[in-house]
Amino acid sequence: MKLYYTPGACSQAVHIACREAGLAPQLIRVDLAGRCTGSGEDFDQINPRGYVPVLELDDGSRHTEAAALLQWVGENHHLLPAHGSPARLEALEWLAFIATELHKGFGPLFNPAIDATTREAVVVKLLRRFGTVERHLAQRDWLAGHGFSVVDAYAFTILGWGQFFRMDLSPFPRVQAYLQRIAQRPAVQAALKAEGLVLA
Ligand SMILES: N[C@@H](CCC(=O)N[C@@H](CS)C(=O)NCC(=O)O)C(=O)O
Repeated sequence: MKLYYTPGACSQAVHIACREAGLAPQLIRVDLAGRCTGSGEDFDQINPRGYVPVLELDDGSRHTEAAALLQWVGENHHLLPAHGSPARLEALEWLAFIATELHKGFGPLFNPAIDATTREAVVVKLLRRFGTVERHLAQRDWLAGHGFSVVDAYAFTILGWGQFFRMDLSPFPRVQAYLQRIAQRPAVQAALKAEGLVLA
C-alpha cells in the first residue's frame, strides 16, 4: 500500500490513521506546487484531481477523499464505533463536519494573495467552528465514541492548522488540550517524525 502525502497537509490524517491501525504504507512525498513526487513522477498522472491524499492499495487501485479513506481504515481496523450504532452516526457527522466546515473552511487561508478583509471573515467563521468542537469536548475526551478514532486523526490535522495560521486559540482551552493529548500518542509522533514535522 502507498500513501501519497504532503507534510502537514490533510493527508496527515490518513497517515496517522494508518499508523494507529498498524498499517505501514509506503510514503510517497508529493510536491503540490511542482505537481510531482519526490522521485519526479508527474502527480497529475497519479491523481488527475491534483490533490493529496491518495491511497494506493496493493491491487494497484488508487483512492482519494480524506473522509472516505479514513472511514475505510477505521472500518477495517476498529478505529470507528460499531457499524450502525448511534456512535457511528456521530462519527460520520464529525467526519463530514471536519471535511466541509473545517478542512475546506481553511482553504482560502492557503492563498498567499488573500486580502485582509477576506482573511478576517474566514478566520471569524473558522473560530465559530472551533467553538463547536470546544463545547463538545466539555462532555468527553474524544469526538465520537469512547476512544480515539479516525475522526480524531482528522480533527488533529485540521484543527492544528489554527496554530499554523497563528489564530488566537486562547478561547479554546479544551481544543488545545485535546490537540496536545493526540500529539502525545506514539503513532502520531511517528507520523509527524516521518513527515519531518518534529525532530527525529
Ligand atoms: N476533496 C479532497 C481535498 C484534499 C485537499 O484539499 N488536499 C490539499 C492538501 S490539504 C491539496 O492537495 N491541495 C492541492 C490542490 O488542490 O491542488 C479531500 O477531501 O481529500
